[in-house]
Amino acid sequence: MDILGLFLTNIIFLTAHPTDNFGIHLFASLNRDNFQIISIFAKNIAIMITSITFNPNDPGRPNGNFFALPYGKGEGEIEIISVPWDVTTSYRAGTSGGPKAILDASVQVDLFDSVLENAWEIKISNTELNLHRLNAENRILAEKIIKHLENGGNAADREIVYLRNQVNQSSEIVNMAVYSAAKSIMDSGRIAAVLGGEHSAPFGLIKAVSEKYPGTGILHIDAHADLRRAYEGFTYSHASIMYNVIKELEGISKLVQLAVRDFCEEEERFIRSSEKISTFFDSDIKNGQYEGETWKSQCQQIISHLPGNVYISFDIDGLCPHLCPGTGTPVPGGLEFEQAMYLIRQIVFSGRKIVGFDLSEVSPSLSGDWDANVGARILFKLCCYTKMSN
Ligand SMILES: [Mn+2]
Repeated sequence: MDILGLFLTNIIFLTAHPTDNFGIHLFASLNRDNFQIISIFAKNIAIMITSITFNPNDPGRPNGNFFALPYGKGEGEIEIISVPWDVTTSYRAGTSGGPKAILDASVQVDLFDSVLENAWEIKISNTELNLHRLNAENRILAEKIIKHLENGGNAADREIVYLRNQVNQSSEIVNMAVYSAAKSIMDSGRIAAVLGGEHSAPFGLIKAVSEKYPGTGILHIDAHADLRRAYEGFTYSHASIMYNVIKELEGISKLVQLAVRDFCEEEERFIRSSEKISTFFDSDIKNGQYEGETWKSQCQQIISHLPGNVYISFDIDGLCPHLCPGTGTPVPGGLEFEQAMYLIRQIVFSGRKIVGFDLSEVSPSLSGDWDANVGARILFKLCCYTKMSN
């Protein structure tokens, strides 16, 4: 009897004889070659029982999972890859603590959404990449380089070149780790997301998405354009992610940027020279609103630049700084929480499909749990709207 057949037989038996000891029936149908079947069966039963006993109206009890949901690693329809990495952060570090802070804060989030019925039924699980040591070691190297440059040192100095190569190699290791985690999640028919960490963290996920869904467009919410070429010499810098995406990932057809308000001349030139990039600067959005344009009509304009498959790259500093005071590089201006959620819902209502997302640059460092509190709510909404669109 194959695994599926055995599983179904037992489910049917369990349904028909809910008070019987189905374990006896199970063991009667197994021989000693079937231990793998037992473990798969037990796991599926465990998921079934925890799903049945889970009450979304109870206060969340911390259990090591996002939103205190009962799904372990590998069990979610959406699997969040936690990437505690903040090596190239230029202004202040701390985003490597983002995944843990958001996980802690997520227990308090009420699992309700006004447009997604039974939002609490979403199966969300977590894969955490064990990068703490690699991050700590490389952060020390990166700080040496950044200090050297800030003090007017030469970027071509031998020691600096050596250290920079080390950091760049480690960034590639992180990219590979995220890529292979994302690929295995997507190969099993589930949706992968990345929770940073700094904004370089999702590169491997975007690569996996671009291969599985060629032609995907990115909605990029950020205070920064992230189009710098090897910022401070770091090839995979947080400030370079979209440059690398455009240069390296052919499967990405479009980059639609929103809330951008801090950028350099080189980036502005890059935006103008690339047909793939449409940037809705924060000042243009606000000017339009001061002169009577509605957010609804602006959203329609933004969405019209996106193809059918959409990846959302959400840097929390795209929001107003009062929603993310601890983030690495806060900038005045930006979107309100509901404004961003309205846009993402409109993307779903337009019939487009969200094929993956990341949430980056949430840092718990300065203001207690407020940043993580906002981050956890964005994460839940991103999961809801992704599920709705699939
Ligand atoms: Mn960014």
